[in-house]
Amino acid sequence: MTPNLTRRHFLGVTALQTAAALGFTRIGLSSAAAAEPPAAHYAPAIVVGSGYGSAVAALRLGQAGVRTVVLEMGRLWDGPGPDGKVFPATSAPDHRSMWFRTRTEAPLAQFLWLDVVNRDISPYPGVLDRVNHGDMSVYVGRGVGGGSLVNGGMAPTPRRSYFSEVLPRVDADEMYATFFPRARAMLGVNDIDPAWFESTEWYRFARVSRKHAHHTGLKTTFVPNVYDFDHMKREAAGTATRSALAGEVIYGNNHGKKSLDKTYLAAALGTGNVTIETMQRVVGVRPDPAGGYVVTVRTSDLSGKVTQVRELGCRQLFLGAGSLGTSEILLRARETGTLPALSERVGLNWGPNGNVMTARANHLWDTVGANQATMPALGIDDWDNAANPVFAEIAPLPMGFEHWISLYLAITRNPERGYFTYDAATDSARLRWSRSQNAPAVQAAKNLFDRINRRNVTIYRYDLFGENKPFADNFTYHPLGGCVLGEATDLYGRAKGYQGLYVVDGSLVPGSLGVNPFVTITALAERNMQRILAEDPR
Ligand code: FAE
Repeated sequence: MTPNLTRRHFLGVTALQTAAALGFTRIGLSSAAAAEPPAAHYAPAIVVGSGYGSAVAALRLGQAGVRTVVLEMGRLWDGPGPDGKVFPATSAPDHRSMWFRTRTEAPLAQFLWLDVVNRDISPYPGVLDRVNHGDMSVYVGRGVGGGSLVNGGMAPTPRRSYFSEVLPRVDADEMYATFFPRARAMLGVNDIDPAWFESTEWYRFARVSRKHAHHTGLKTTFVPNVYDFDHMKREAAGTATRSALAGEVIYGNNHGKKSLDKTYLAAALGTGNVTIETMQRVVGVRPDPAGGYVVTVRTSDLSGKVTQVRELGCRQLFLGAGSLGTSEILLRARETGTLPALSERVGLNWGPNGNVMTARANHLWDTVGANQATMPALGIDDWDNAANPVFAEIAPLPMGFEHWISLYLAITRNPERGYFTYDAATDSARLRWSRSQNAPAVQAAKNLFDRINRRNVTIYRYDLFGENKPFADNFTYHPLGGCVLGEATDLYGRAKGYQGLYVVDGSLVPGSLGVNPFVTITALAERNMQRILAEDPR
């Protein structure tokens, strides 16, 4: 990072803090000094959403001198709540935990078949959303930073051979030499100290799973993360406030995690050309007869009441609302006729990255520890097994007491794909995905964990996922696709049929990556933005 960017980055961080302290919904360098005037009607570039793809777009546009407005439907997570913390503890969820719910909907909802995990809460623009589409529910982050606010921070780079299989027309040489390293550096990816990993009580759960995997003849691998492992070490030593070691993750981390508001978005604001507006939901897009686009934006207050509906014009429009959000915006625009020339491929080729969760019960002597770090650091890597490729993240289950459970999020190579349709009655996109489509993923996870159970004489847990199921096959953390690169867009994310309209997020990836996706989404956005800024008229 250049010294200049560091100073600018610092200015961006200050702007975010000031906006949070003063409760602004517009965040820019000038908002660090005073409330900004009401939103203008035009910006040269608009970026929708503030997750990975959007954050890259905002930074690179800002650096290129393009005045850019980022519109995010969630709030800024930077000011303390009633308990003095920004985010609530996972064990004590409150209104901040979930997006307009009366009860939390945690992925792991039961223990010993009892609904002891979820809590009644009051509706609020909380940080985690579970978007329910029948047989498939999709977890997403809401707020400035998108998924980076709630995710496990795991930052693997996909296997090159599989990346090339998934996106054969993307130059892998360039990705692996330039854009993956660039993304990792900007995101603050770091590795756990192996010596500390071996000795700390906080990763005992992972070492136990590793022992069982190795005993079965399987490989394990360390997985890099954007959680600052030095901070975590200090948490363990009692010299830093605990976050990953205090059970914080899916409802936000108060310390240690380099979420996008600390990295790309702070740097973007630091350019002085980028403004982020919160509680702004983009619902419509139409071409401006004078050139560019007009977006329809709904502003809400913290009770969810729509306080304003306005139109905002731009020359270039970058959609980074995530796989669900971007697919919905474009599908609605095509189906309602505001952007009729969009590709027929919009809404297609969606997948849950083969996600399946499962859990095993260990022997009494294999204690996993009451103390567990929330950031996964190890995975079982059986992706090279052509007959049954699986990459299984060894997931923590920090309940504060010994439970002898080994938990996993398996990423499988499920070839099934879903698609979105536009439902005029609700004016929303519906995901078409049936439970049977997850059968290949469940089978692949079962093949792997049956082997581990057989070899270690252990069994599955049936009490955690509802319906006595040992496999959770009805949700994903990794929605991918819907506006796939080279199908709904050209090879750089330019929407087919229109100029100056771009897709920058996880909807570009056709349903599967073989590893956790945010590094790839970031690197692809870096690649695409470099090309767009070099070639396209502004
Ligand atoms: P995303 O980060 O979802 O950002 C989209 C943003 O757009 C959000 O802030 C939305 O609120 C906003 N938005 C949506 N619709 C609109 C609209 N109409 N108007 C305005 N704003 C809108 O998109 N991935 C990993 O690589 N490693 C992990 O360890 C990991 N763990 C995860 C754990 C959990 C609990 C979850 C939910 C996800 C996890 N993921 C993980 C997935 C990762 O966070 C996800 O792939 C990325 O966040 C997707 O990035 P996008 O840029 O596509």
